[in-house]
Amino acid sequence: MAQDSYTLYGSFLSAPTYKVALMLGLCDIKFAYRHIDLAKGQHRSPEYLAINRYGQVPALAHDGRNLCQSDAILSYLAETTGKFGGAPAERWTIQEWLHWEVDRLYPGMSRTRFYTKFLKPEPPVLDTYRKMAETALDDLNRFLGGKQWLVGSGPTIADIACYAMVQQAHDGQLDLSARRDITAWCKRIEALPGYMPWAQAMPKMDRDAA
Ligand SMILES: N[C@@H](CCC(=O)N[C@@H](CS)C(=O)NCC(=O)O)C(=O)O
Repeated sequence: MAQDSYTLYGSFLSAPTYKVALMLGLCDIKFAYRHIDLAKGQHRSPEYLAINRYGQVPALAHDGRNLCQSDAILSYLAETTGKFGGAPAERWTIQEWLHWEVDRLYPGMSRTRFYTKFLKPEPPVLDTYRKMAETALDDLNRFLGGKQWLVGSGPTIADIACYAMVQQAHDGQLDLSARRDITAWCKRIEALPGYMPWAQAMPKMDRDAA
């Protein structure tokens, strides 16, 4: 594989895949795409498990490596491209945000979306995840508190990771309108050069690097 060729393995329904596709777009990196059909169990096939040992999407192949876990992929891209990694003194705070996103934001947002849009579980199940999502969104709004970006004076992978989760709110019928710091922050991210909304960033089928 050529050193600067990138292949993203993912699913167009997956927010963690969008997170990586968004980062690649913002870094102006062209990538080949391989669709992994979760409904058909392709993520558990021996071929795919050789790429992502966790049997999940996304994965990113680059420079002879198969990278997995979306936030680890963002950290790798920030380091190798020199973009969105923040100042050296900010790196640990950025890592805190990535861990918070996986721990607090992702579970509530993704499951509220999944259970609202695709599967209709018993009400207590959906209510539990909805409450988790609402609390995380309130916390994010409070953390932003008039700031432009989550860490420092410019956009970083902390913003990209959290944004990819927050923008599922509509599908989960979660209302952002009263959370003014979040809506203003989303607009700032959407104005960055190379930004692509989910539907545009995520191919529905395999494609080679453009
Ligand atoms: N922590 C992982 C989560 C990835 C994840 O949850 N992927 C889902 C699709 S959105 C998946 O592959 N689900 C199939 C499975 O877990 O069996 C990451 O950030 O990459």
